[in-house]
Amino acid sequence: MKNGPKYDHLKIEKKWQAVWKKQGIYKTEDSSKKPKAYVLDMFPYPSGEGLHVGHPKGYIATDIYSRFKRMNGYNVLHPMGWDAFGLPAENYAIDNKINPEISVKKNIKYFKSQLEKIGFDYDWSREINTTDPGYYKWTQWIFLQLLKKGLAYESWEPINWCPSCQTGLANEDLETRSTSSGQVAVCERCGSAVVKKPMRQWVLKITNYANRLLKDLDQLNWPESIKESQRHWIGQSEGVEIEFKLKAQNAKLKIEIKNSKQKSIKVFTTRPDTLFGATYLVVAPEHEIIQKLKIKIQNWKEIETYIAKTSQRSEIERTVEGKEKTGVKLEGVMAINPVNGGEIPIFIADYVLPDYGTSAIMAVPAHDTRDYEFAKKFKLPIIPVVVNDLPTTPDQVGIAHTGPGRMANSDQFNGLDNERAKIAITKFVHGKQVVKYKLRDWVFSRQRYWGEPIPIIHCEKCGVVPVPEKDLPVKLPTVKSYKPTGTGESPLAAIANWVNVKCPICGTKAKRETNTMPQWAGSSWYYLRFIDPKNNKALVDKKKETYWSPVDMYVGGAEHATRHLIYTRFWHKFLQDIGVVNQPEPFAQLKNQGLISGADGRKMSKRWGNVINPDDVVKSHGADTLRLYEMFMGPFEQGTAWSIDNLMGARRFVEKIWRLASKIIDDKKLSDPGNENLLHKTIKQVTEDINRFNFNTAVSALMILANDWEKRPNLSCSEFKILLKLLAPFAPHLAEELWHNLGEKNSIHLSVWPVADPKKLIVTEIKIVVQINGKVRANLNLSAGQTEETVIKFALLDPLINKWLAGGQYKKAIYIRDKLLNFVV
Ligand code: ANZ
Ligand code: ZN
Repeated sequence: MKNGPKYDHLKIEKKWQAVWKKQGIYKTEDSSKKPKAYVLDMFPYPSGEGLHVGHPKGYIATDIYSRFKRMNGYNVLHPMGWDAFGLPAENYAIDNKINPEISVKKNIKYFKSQLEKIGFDYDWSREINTTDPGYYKWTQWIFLQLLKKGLAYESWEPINWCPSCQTGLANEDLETRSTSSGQVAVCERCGSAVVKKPMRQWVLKITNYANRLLKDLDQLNWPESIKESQRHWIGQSEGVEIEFKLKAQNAKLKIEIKNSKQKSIKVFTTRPDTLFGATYLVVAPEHEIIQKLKIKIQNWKEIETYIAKTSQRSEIERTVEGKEKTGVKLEGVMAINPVNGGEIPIFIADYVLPDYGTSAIMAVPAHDTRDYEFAKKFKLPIIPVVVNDLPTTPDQVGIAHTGPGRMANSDQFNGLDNERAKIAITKFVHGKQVVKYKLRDWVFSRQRYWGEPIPIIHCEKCGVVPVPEKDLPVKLPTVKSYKPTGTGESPLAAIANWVNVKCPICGTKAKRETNTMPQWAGSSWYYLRFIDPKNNKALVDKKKETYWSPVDMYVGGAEHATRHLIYTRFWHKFLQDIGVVNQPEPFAQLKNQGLISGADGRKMSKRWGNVINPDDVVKSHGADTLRLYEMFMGPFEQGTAWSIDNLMGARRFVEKIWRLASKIIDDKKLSDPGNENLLHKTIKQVTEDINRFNFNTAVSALMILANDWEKRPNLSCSEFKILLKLLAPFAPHLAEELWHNLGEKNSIHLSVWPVADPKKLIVTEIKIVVQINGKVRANLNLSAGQTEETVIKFALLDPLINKWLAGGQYKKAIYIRDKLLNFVV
């Protein structure tokens, strides 16, 4: 076989993509005796810009992995779909003045054409789209199940409001930014500072799952960094609740307290050992006790003003370190420290948050930084109760001592190690051991158009009425104006013939819920729908779910650590509880790809003009070159800058393989089995590397083999086919073309992956006697099976031989394989 020097990637890649499509070689079998491998990419939202070369890096990896699994005898599920609801799609539509329904369709078409050009092995018959009513019917169905179990509820608490996107946001949708006026919370989408806005919201009780979400992290084969961010986000804290009795200073308030149920304030602390150092209490301005004691508090005006001011501030602003502390003392009422009966004042201050612990703290300025700053400002006593040999009182060192030590100023507990004192003091004041979480419930409604309608009807008589399941999906109506209204109502509220309905229970006039779901709803369960994408009767068929779950390999960006990956785990656990799925976790193994930045080292973005479109690379260098390059550029999880030189290196490798095929001869004529060792080492390495996602070293092993073979006069056909198989997941078009050129009729992608022969992995050293004119002059230690050429080369390098053959001159060389070499001079 003779290959021309030119490798025509345009022709060859197009040809095979059409053949694969026509033959349906990547179609997944619904059930099979084979073991299964569910390999999944985080599905993209189809933005208007299309893909740049950074996006397919993860897709190339899963493509290689899934092809590898298929060749290893697995029934493979490797699907693709579109996460098309939500702010990005909607903002794009508004900016470009196109209805999102139309722009999303157009964008999907473009995305899909880009992906198809790279030659991925997706089973497109399973394509899903979260904005398809047949899909979001089930997103709405899950919401109704959550409601049924009391895990979806309406809340009137102030929420984060983005004034620019004009919608409420979950805590997970915020980022912190430093400004001249300190740290502020901004909208993750548009960067505007968020404000607090009291508003009716639908909220999901993810906090009920906090403990399971935390505990089950241990069983996951995920990057440790992602697991750590989830642990941090869930924020488990073990502490103690302690009651402080209230004491009124005037007679009227005394009666008030006596008659009220609120005779004490409960605090949450992780440092019960410091109780003797508690010199005041702080309650959150939102704490219900403030309203209860209202009439008798002497400085109510001042308190009221402070509460109003607090309501404007985000959690991040309130809790940021080093911020000047503010607060107001409650005049007229004191608290009693249960450990020694001391009377201490009560403050409201915004650094105590309403939705953590008990919304009230005991302040220990000697040992807590925030309390110390507050006490300094308000001239409150600072009593050190945990000391060590170093100067540790705040007034000696100017900061609170937050570390361990021995007890002091603590009566009978003095001298005790503070860890022991925690237990002893808790017992002494009858404190209650509790576990708290930082995780907040998930604010689940958005006042926007482009999302799944929340399937609820509001009836004046019956209240909140779920849409009956038989009436799902509640379809999103087509509207003329889909811009946010800014009033806190979604644009859906203006569509009279959609909003006004009859109550499903009593039949009287009622209104639809006009809030929509956040963009994370559809992506919280999509991996289940790929298993059974067309099922009308159920979200997923039980048998199929049992076969395919969990996802074996999930690949995507690390930025989803605390949103998508927490929401999904929550919904999955809920679906397990109601019997829809069998496993506790959706994704057994997770890998994050590193980002590809522009050639200038900056993030690829229109703004910097450094975006590279994969379509252009596929056209100029070929899909296989793009694939090999992106896998060879560095460790998969590491970020790398785009380099045209290195892209050329990958192209040269493709051409080298192409040229090597010209050296293939019939196996029987082959005189040189010397390369078996390297070949089998390569099989072993590439196999292990793909399993571990070490794609760069796998490509490098293939390059080493190709370089070695380039020096050989001819190549064995059967060995070359092994190389093609190893190459097939990386460069599927090139491998398929050469495979068929060697007379194969079936696709290489359905062939069986080679196995390294352990015997051929061992290199046997042998001794070759070197003679000159029949006289022994030297011995060579070499691995068995070398070519004559190689043995002569090594012999001439040997100084003992070199002495006799000045300049390497000889008449003739006689070689007896693996035994003897005789130079005739
Ligand atoms: C007394 C104390 C003394 C505290 C000391 C700390 C150090 P984590 O680990 O984050 O759970 N706290 C409790 N509820 C709060 C709220 N709603 N807003 C703001 N702060 C709150 O921290 C628990 C500690 O944070 C608690 O322990 C409490 O202060 C404070 F030397 O109590 B500590
Ligand atoms: Zn009704």
